[in-house]
Amino acid sequence: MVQAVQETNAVAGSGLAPGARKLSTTALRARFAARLSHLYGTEVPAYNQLVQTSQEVNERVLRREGADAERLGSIARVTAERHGAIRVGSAREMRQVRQIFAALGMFPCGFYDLRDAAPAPVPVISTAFRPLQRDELAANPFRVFTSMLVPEDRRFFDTDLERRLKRFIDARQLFPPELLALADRASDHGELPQPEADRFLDLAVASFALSPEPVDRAWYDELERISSVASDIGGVASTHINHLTPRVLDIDDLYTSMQAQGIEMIDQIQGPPRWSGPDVLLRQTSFRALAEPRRFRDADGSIATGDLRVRFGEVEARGIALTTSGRDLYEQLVGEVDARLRDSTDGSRQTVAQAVWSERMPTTERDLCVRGLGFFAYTQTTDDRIGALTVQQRDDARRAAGDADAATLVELGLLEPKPIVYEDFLPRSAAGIFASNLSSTGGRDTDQGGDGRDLGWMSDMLEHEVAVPEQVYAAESAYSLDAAVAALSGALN
Ligand code: OOG
Ligand code: NI
Repeated sequence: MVQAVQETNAVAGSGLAPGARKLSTTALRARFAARLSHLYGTEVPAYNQLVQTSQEVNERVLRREGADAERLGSIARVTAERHGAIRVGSAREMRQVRQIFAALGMFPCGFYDLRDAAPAPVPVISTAFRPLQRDELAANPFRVFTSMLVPEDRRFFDTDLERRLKRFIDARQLFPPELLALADRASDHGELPQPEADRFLDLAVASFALSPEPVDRAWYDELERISSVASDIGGVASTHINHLTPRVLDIDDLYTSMQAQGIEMIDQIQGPPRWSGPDVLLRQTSFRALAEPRRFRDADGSIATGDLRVRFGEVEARGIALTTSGRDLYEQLVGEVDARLRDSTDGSRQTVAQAVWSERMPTTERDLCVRGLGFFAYTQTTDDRIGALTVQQRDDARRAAGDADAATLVELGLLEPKPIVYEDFLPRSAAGIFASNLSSTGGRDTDQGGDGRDLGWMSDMLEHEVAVPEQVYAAESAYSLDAAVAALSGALN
């Protein structure tokens, strides 16, 4: 859903005619997401088919489940919802990406290191740019998984290649200065007037289009022998959107619907299994990268047409955000599934995972909440509930309210927990998504250590704090709990 354009009258001194339109960063984000989606559909037609099928799946779920289908996001939000993935080569480029996304109300959140990832290591570290506030997410949740190459990592690149890669990347310009200046203006003022807003969007969208410039074949091939992510990033003088991912309410239905249309999907859905308990975190799947025609320049200077397979279609279903202990449990279950699959050839990952989850994961949302494993926002239930308490329960309730003890208040029926949806990514799934679409997993010297890169490093490099996902969810939960407890305490006394 494209956010309504904000109409504001010109303030004195803004230089705008009265009634001139301004677009807020929120409106810019919604428009950017819609325009990028349009562009990607013209470049990768299978993407349109995926979006179409996702919408059919969502309509089916809505018919089947009614209002329940919207528990984790309104149908308007889910229909517009996309995440993108981009890949850049250096700190300078990463900071420019930050400038552009700040103009869209998107900020870095989470740190992902894929250099050690199974099933295939990838020479990048990543963060996601996304809106952080609930109302901004509700208006348009567009997010972009953004990876940067680590040319210094000796496990992938020797010193000579590092030097040549850096020279190539430092010489290119992914984003024109006019775009960056408009971006700064939008983030400083929280909005852009017309026609600058249109100009900003034109330049921003164009920066992520696939370039028709010929690719230097020898250089590209040299990098591809190390990793096809390295060649995709450092082998060409421009960047492009790697994939755009719609959200579906039933990813198993989507998977079989795409297969029924003859699209070859990767062999599984990444993340939690399908099971009868609450949906948590994130489930993702994709179809194989498609061959796209690209022009190449050969050593003798001649230009030839060939193709490259780097861009693909991905789809995802989102569930409840897990607390740190919920996430620990999740990781334990992943480990348990891996162990059982190693020990026995009985059953697919899906059936083994279903069994493990049924044994160890809470089977209801309420249990997930009461055991402190999932993030929830709280509202007070009706005052009638208080009237129905015994004297003992009322004492317990007062104590629990004093301690902001959400679990006890939920058990007493005084607070209603509403799930907080997971807005981030999963490193293991990200690695799986990268790996399933690599044409070359490349060579890697496992004896050489990579140098220390973490969330703090990323924050320093970006000159902007990278948010910790669990802290963002915890703050939202605590904010709702404080308000609900304040209301409840008044009613209890
Ligand atoms: C990013 C892969 C990760 C996801 O959804 O986990 C990702 C990439 O291929 O650049 O997009
Ligand atoms: Ni993705």
